[in-house]
Amino acid sequence: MAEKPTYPVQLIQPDGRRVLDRQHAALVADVGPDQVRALYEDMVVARRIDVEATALQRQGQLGLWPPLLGQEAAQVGSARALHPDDYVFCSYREAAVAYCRGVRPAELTRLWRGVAHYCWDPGAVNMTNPNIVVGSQGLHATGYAYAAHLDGAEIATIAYFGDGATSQGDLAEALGFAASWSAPVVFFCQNNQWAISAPVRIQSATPIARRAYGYGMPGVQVDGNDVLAVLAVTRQAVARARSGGGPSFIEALTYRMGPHTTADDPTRYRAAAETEEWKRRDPIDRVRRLLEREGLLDEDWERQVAAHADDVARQVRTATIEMPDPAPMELFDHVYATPHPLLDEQRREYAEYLTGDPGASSARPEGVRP
Ligand SMILES: Cc1ncc(C[n+]2csc(CCOP(=O)(O)OP(=O)(O)O)c2C)c(N)n1
Ligand SMILES: [Mg+2]
Repeated sequence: MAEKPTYPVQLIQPDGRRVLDRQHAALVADVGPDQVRALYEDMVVARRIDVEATALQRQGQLGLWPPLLGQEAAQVGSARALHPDDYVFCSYREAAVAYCRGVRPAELTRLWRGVAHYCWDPGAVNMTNPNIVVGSQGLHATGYAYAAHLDGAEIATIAYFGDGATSQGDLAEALGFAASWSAPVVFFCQNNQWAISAPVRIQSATPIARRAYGYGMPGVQVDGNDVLAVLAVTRQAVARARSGGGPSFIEALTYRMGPHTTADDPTRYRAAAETEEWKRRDPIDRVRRLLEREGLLDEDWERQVAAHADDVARQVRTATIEMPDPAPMELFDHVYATPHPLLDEQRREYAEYLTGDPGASSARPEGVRP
């Protein structure tokens, strides 16, 4: 059977020209010159944060960093479609989303420095902390969305995940539940073409967005390097969720231009030519070309944007380096909400070890194996 081709929604071509797509352009009709410039600035700042955090890891100030380089439009375009009372469930790569939600630059690296199990206060920005368990946030988002609906809250919940996550059982369960129960959740897949060293072709035999229909929800594929197109389709999905229309699925086609994390070397598994090809579709360059074509770029403003980005990066750097190490005994805090005898025993033993009590370190509570 011949398959109907899937065309990603696009509003800006890689050379900066607008695409004539009245249906989707109408969703961003209110986005004038100032708003396009603001989206551009968000993306420049996001990239600057990412470059700084990567440098901090290379300098030994962070244990790990998962770069978002290349995914700025997918993250900024979708995050700017949200209201403050909407709720975001993310993976580990959404620093640009966090920045747009209002997370302070000084909070972005805390977990990655290894000084706490969290980065920010989720309740303050309606966004969860970085989550390493691939695909699990689909379930969390669906549960939250469904509960919000039962409470009568007219909000949308959005789950960010990658192409690799679509192969996880957790996500299949979330999609099935959300569709059957009409949970007001937006599934936002950043298809960055890779899941560490596994290419997307081994995750799905069909465009990922099309799988949404099998679950019973609309799926749209969007050019994830086109900030206006991402804004448009996310606004549509979020409005549908808020108005009781149920879940939607967005597949944003983008590219992870850097390594999976700072612990990865992508030259071992992917061709340089592929990365070069995607560089030509750089999401920031694209908006810059649009602004240039439409006479909205001036040097003074560009200098201001760069200075703002440098200032944010400085805040990230200073805060990271100044983060105090936690006291060793804090390791045992927040493991359980209520007292736990085995943990209490371990706490006692570790305290003895730290104070140098001989023999204390080798004593093992009953039932604990090395
Ligand atoms: C449940 C689970 N399985 C495996 C891993 C190891 N792991 C970490 S990231 C990753 C790849 C995820 O790829 P994708 O969903 O495409 O997201 P991306 O990293 O590309 O943003 C894997 C397999 C994990 N963290 N959690
Ligand atoms: Mg991926």
